[in-house]
Amino acid sequence: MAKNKKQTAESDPLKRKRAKYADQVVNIGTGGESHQTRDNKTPGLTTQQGIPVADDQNSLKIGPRGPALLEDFHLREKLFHFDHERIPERVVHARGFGAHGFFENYDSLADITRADLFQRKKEKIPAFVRFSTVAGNKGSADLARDVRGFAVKLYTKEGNWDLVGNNMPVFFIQDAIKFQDIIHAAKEEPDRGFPQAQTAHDNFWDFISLTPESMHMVMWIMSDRAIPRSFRFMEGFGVHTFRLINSEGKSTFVKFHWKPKLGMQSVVWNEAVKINGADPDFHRRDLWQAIQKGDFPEWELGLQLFDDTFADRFAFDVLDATKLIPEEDLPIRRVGRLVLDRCVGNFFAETEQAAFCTQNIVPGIDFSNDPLLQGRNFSYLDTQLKRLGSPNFTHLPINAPKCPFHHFQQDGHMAMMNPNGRANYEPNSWTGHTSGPRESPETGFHSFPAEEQGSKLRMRSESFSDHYSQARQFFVSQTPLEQRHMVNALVFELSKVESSEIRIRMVSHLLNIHKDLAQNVADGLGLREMPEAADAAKPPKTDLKKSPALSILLNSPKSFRGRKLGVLITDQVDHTVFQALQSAVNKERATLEVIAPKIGEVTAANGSLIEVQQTVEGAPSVLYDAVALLPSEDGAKTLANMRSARDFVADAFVHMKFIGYVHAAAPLLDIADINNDRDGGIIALNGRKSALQFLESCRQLRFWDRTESTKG
Ligand code: HDE
Repeated sequence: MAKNKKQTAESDPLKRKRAKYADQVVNIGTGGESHQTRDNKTPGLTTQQGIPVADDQNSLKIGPRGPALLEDFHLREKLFHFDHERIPERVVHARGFGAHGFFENYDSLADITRADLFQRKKEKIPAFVRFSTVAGNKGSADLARDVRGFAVKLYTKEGNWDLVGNNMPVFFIQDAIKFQDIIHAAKEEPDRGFPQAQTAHDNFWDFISLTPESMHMVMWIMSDRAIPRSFRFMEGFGVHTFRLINSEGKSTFVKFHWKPKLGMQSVVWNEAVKINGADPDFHRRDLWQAIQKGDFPEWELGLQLFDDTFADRFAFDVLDATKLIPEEDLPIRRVGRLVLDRCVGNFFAETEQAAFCTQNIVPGIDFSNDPLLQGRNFSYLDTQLKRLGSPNFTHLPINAPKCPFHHFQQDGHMAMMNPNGRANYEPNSWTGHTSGPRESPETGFHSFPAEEQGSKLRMRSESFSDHYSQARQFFVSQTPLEQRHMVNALVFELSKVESSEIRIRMVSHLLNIHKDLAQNVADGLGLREMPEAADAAKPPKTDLKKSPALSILLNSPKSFRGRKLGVLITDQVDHTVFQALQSAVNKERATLEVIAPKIGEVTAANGSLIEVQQTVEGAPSVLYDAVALLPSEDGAKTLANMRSARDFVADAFVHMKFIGYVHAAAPLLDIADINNDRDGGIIALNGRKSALQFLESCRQLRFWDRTESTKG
C-alpha cells in the first residue's frame, strides 16, 4: 500500500518547506547561553526545560500516519501549558489597559505628610497605571457607558502605594456590604447571560431605583463622563477621604485628584455606539499610539486638604463615598505630575497580572473610616489570591516593590524569593546576616491613633442620609447641552427596561433631583402621568451653589493638542492644501491620519505620493476629532457613490465635528445634505492660512452650535 511506504524525515514535504525559514526562529528564553539555529544568529527554540528543539512542526508518531507517542514531552508540554494560559479575569474592571511612567513631586510636602515620595522637590518615582471599564468582560468594547477605573501603583522608596481610583469622584453605594449586589445587578442578567458591558437593562435599574444613595452616581454615569474620548482626556479621583500624616503625627484629611494636562473631552453617545463597532479597542489603541509617538499623557496630582473643623462644618459626611467636596468650596492644590511614557512589553505579564490593593499605603498616608474603603481593604488582597493563584503574587515583577524589602513570609506556590539563612521567625537571637530583618520603631508604618468608641451596630450614620442634594448640584452645574445628553442617556437606558414599574420608580427619584430632568425623561419615556416623588430620607437641599468644575464643557481645554484629524483624500489631491494641513496639525501637536478609497498610496496632483493609513470602509469619521475632505473633482464623484464615504461626512456633521473641505468636495457635502453656508463649523480650505484657521477652530473640539439643528 503506497500510503504505508517507508517515509524518512528528509522526504517530509512540510519539513523541506519549513527548513527555508529555520533561521527565523524566535527566542523566548531569558538570556544566558542559548542554543543556536543554523546561521548561529538567532537563539534556538527550546522546551521550558531548556532542551533544544529539533522539530516544532510534527508530533512524534509511529510512521507518518501512525498513533502519537506519549513520550513526546515536547508536544505534551505545549498542550499542557496552553491549557493553563488563562487566569480568572477581574470580577469587575476586567477590561483594562496599562502603561508605565513616573510621578514627579513639585515641592516638598513634609509639613503635611512624611510619605517619602513627597519629601524631595522634583524627585521622580516609577509608576504603573491601569485604566479600565467596570461592567464588561475582558473582551468587551472600550466605549461602553461606564465608570472608568484609574488605578495607580507608585513604587516609592518606602513601599508600594496603590491609589485605586475611578474617573468619577463618587460611588454608587456607601457600604461595602452592598458592592456585590450593585455589581451583580449591573453585569449580565444571570439567567440569560446578557447584556454585556451595559447597564441598560432591568436588573441594574431595578437595584438603582431601590437604592436612593446611588442617585448622585447615576447622574455621573448618565453624563458624558461615562463616555470619555480617551483615557488621556479624563480626570481621576481617589474617591474616599484619606489621611496624610506628617512626622509629628499630625493628621490632615485629603481627597486625591488627577487632572489631565490635555483637558477633558468626551464623545457623544451615537458616536460611542459606532466606535464600539468600528474599533472596539479605541481607548487602548489611543493610549498605545500616543505613547509610541512620544506624546506622553500627563496628569497633575491634586490634593483637597482639610481638617476636622472643615469636615464638621461640611454639609455632608466626608466618610460618605457618594459625596464629593466641590472644588469651589475647597480648592485643589496641585502637587506633582504623573507621566506615562512606556507601553508594556507584555500585556499579560504586566497589565493582566498587575495586582492593585487599596490596603497598599505607605508611612505618611492612612485610611479614613469610610465604610466602603474599609471593605475594599479586605477585598483586593483576597481577589488577588483568587486571580493570581498564590500569596506570592507580590513576587511578580509588576507587583514587587522597587525598594529593598525583607520579611519572614515564605514558601507557597511559586515562591521565587525565599530568603537565605537560618532565621525565618522573629524575635530570634541570631546575629549578623543570619538574623533576618528587624522592626523600625521610629520610621516604620504607624497607624494614626484615631480615637474610636461606640456600640457594635449594623447601621448607617444619619449623616449619610441625604441622597439627592449633590445629585441635583451635579445636574444644575452642567451646561444645557450636557443636561440634554443626560436626559437622552436616561431615556435610552430606561427605554431598554422592560418593567414599566422600574421606569416609573426611577422617574420618582428624578423628581427629587430636578423637576425639568424628571419631566424630560418622563416625556422621553412616554409616561402619561407623572408619579409622586420618591420618599426622601432627608429633604433635598435646593440651595447648593453650582460647581462649574463639574462640567466638561465649561472646562474645555481650547486646544486640539493630542487629538486626531482624519483627512479624506483621493488621487489628484491638491498637494499644497494637504501639506498646509499637515504642517498646521504638526504645529498644534496633533495627529493627522490619511484616509482614501484604497490603502497604500495616492498620487497627488503634483505627482508626489502620499501614504494612506486607512481605507474609507475601515475608518469611519467617529474615529477622529475633526475631519478634512480633500478629494479631487473626480475623486469626489467616486466617493459620493460610496456609502461609507457618505456616512463619513454625514456622521462628522451630526457629531458636531469641524469639517474642512476643498471646493472639489462639494458633491460629498451635497450628498450628505450639508449646507456649508449656514454652518460655521464647515471651513473652506485653500492654503496655509485657511489650514491654520481650520486648526484654530478645531481647538473648540466640537461645533456645538450645530446641535440646535441636529438635536444631537
Ligand atoms: Fe473596586 N474592586 N471595589 N472600586 N476597583 C476591584 O479588584 C471592590 C470601588 C477599582 O486595574 C477588584 O483586582 C469592593 C471603588 C478599580 O486592576 C475587587 C468595593 C472604586 C479596580 C474590587 C469596590 C474602585 C477595582 C476586582 C466596594 C473607586 C481595578 C479585581 C467596597 C475608588 C484595578 C481586582 C485594576 C477592582 C472590590 C469599590 C476602583 C473585587 C469590595 C469605590 C480601579 O477586589
